[in-house]
Amino acid sequence: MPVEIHRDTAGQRSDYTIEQNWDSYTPEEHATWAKLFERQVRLLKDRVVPVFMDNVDGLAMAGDGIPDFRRLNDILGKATGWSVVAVPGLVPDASFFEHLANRRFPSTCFIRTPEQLDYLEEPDCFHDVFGHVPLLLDPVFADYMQEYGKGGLKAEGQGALRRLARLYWYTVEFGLTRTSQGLRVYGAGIASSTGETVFALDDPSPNRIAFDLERVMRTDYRIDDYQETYFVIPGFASLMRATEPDFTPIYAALDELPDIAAGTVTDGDHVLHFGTGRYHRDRHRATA
Ligand code: HBI
Ligand code: FE
Repeated sequence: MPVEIHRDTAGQRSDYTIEQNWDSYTPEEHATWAKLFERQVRLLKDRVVPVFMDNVDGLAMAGDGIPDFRRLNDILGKATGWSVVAVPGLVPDASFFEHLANRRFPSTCFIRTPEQLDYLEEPDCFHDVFGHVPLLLDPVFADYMQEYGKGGLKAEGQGALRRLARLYWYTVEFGLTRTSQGLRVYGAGIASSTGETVFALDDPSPNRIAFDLERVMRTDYRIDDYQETYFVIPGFASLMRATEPDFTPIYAALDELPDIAAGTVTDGDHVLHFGTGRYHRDRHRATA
């Protein structure tokens, strides 16, 4: 089974890393990458933060096939000191944070099958490499990711992993940002998905709310469908400043407050777009 080669856990090290084995990708696997890449580049041109596409170019992430991590790492290492390490799939939180805290991004190296082109629940290398790696070339975002890893290691000992996971979800995975050219995508979960790119920016259904650290840390999220709410940052520098304080007293204060459901708008929110909620209402009715 050629598709399984890059999911092999043989030779897995204690930090869950494996070899990418770039030479063993099949032409079909490279073709799947090329198809996804061309489609996203075309769609994202006016929809993603400009620095994202600049960095796709800077990393020479062409559409001809799955990038060789060794080549990406030459460029990344020189620019921001980050590297991409290959892992077979989701790794335990502690190990994930340990990698990020040391400027290593754990990336899967298998790619989805042609039947899964539009949707798969677990991350594959298109999501991990195309979605996450371009912003690791941005100095401010690169620092944010490392701080997140350090914060994760600390939060684990404080029973606050849930709160920090929400921060990651609503920024690194599903964040939107304001730019002089309007609202743009920067989250990897959106940038690697054709359907969610259009939904997050243009659909009247989801809420779009100005980012607020404590608000985000109280908010549930969906892992099985498009988000009901997206949080909007003014820029990476502002995200960095908002997440600079010690979270210890914040975690304690938040434990006194109830969680907020994914689709709920609250009184204190700075609402940029009040969502109709129609998409999820219809989906729920269809599956009820
Ligand atoms: N492992 N490979 C991989 N990729 C992730 O994005 C990832 C993970 N393990 C844990 C994790 N994410 C999240 O649960 C943390 O952000 C909390
Ligand atoms: Fe991701």
